[in-house]
Amino acid sequence: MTGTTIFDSILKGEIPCDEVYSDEHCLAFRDIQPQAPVHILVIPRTRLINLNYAELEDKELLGHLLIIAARVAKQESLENWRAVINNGDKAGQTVFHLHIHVIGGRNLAWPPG
Ligand code: DGP
Repeated sequence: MTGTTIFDSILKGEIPCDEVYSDEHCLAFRDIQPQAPVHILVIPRTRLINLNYAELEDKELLGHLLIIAARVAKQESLENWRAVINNGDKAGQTVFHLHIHVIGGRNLAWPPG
């Protein structure tokens, strides 16, 4: 896997972020362009471009990210919230380092755009 993204710089502490959770596997921080009152990104410390590149060996990490997304939502007092993973540029992915958007704090329309 080649290239780095802005999230590598955030993980290294080279670019500041508004951190809400951190452990050995992942980091969660507030999105710089929030689409809702609560908008947090949960990212793995090891880079995976997106779910198109996920293998069975990634299942523990992916499960961990989902559990942490839910923990972060609870920490933010969200009972109704959405987890979003954009996979590919035509699906809205702009940073090619897997991330779960934790979005809440307002009514969320369905279907998404
Ligand atoms: P996506 O479009 O799914 O790839 O989401 C990428 C998100 O990352 C987007 O909502 C904006 C956010 N983002 C991009 N650069 C930065 C940054 O430097 N800091 C923070 N906190 N968020 C960023």
